[in-house]
Amino acid sequence: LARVLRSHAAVAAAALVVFGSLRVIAQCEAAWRVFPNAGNFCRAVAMHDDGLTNDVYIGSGYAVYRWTSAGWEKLGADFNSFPNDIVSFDGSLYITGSFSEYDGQPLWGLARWNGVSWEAVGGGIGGYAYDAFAFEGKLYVGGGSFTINGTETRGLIVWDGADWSSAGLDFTFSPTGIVTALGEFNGDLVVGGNFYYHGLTPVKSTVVRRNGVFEPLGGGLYYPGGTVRSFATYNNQLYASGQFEAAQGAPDKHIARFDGTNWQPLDGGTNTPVFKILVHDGKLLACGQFTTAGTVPVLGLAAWDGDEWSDPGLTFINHDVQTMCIGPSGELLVGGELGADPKNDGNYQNFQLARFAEGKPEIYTQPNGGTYCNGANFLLFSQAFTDVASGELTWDWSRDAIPLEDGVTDHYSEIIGAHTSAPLILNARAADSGFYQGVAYNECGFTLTYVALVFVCASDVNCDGVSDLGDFFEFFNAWDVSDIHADIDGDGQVDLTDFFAFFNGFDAQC
Ligand SMILES: [Ca+2]
Ligand SMILES: [Ca+2]
Repeated sequence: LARVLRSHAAVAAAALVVFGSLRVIAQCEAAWRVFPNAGNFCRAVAMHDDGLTNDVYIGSGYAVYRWTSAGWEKLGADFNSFPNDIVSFDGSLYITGSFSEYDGQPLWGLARWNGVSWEAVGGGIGGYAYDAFAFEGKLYVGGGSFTINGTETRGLIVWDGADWSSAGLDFTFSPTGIVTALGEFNGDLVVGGNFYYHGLTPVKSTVVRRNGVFEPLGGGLYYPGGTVRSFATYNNQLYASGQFEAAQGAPDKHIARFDGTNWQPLDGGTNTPVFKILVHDGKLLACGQFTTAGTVPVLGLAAWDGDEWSDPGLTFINHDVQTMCIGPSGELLVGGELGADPKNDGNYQNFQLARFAEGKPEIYTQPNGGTYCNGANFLLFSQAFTDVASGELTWDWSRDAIPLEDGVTDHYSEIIGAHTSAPLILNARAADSGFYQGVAYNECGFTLTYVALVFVCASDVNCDGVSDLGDFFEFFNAWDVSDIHADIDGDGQVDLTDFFAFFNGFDAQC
């Protein structure tokens, strides 16, 4: 730990020296910052960690895109309609949508990214899907009519990683019922949409599943043609949003709070539907196309603190905020058809996704450490966000607080890309072990990456992950003929000191 802290302090101190000499003309204070060229009409945004990087994904137009250091990367081809929701489940990326084709081939409602293309899940679901929600190790998918395993089922289906099954909603008397919102409250699954009855019980579009049984939630949230769109838990209470009126007959619109018995209004609600709600920075945020929340004028985004509404200061003139998520650094991302921001003097078509943040770089992919064998190559892959208002990114890296530079090291490994987001170390030796850390700069400041611990095991000569007799033979045979692979200490020569370096590692069983 002491080494980590020393490393932090040294890099930070070096960064301050460099930064202090810059003339700061960039816009660096916290503000809405736009992702460039985010296609048209962003309806879904989510974070997903594919095991290598943790990235922002959007559904824009009829396709899905991933944000990278080089801009937006399209995942595969187009669907024949919009993605509705993006969900990370069990290490894979899933999307729902009102689509029936992908790249000209039949694919209904739900698709999983396999790294190359989008594919149907478990033989497909045979219908449109709206919300998808990972709960208790399973993926719940809400929609209207599904066909799974050759059988039609309505409303809500479950993927357990191997098979589809019905979640057991009874829409016998809601034959056109749909599920458009899923969530969790007090450990129970909550389900919303547009369905008047569950079985013979008038539930008015909201149910909770307790002990395996779906029950009404208070008096429900119903409006003919409307639907419940989103759930969130705030101050230990369940909130719901969508298009509805009359929570318990109160003149309240589009957002409500469940007090444990009944739905309660939020100071009159909003003047048009609320597409999504989530908790951020101690407040409940609601997005949509509305221009008032309670009596407060807003532009598509409003904040509720438990007592009253306030304006979070979104200034995009279209005020069409379709979706939100929490970004890689805990910041808020908003997507939609936002339109130009008069404060930002920007152009209309670029503004589909924005984040609220300071101007300094935000690191959204952290470098991974690891254990490597003698002679291995490793990459310290990372990514950061900057925007045009805060200047271009530059990078420095250090190992044990010593700056990395490109070229062959004094122990015969080689460093490539020491001033990029992803330095590559070739032909690693034991001396390349240590605490690595990057620092990303722009004109507003710098941000440190996490520290990545790298250990190069000198005695794993045959690179099978363990030090054992196989390494002994491999090393001795190479040493005997002065093969450079036996240069364990990396001094460029195969001699007696390599014997000691090999056996030191061998004894430590690295
Ligand atoms: Ca080995
Ligand atoms: Ca040597």
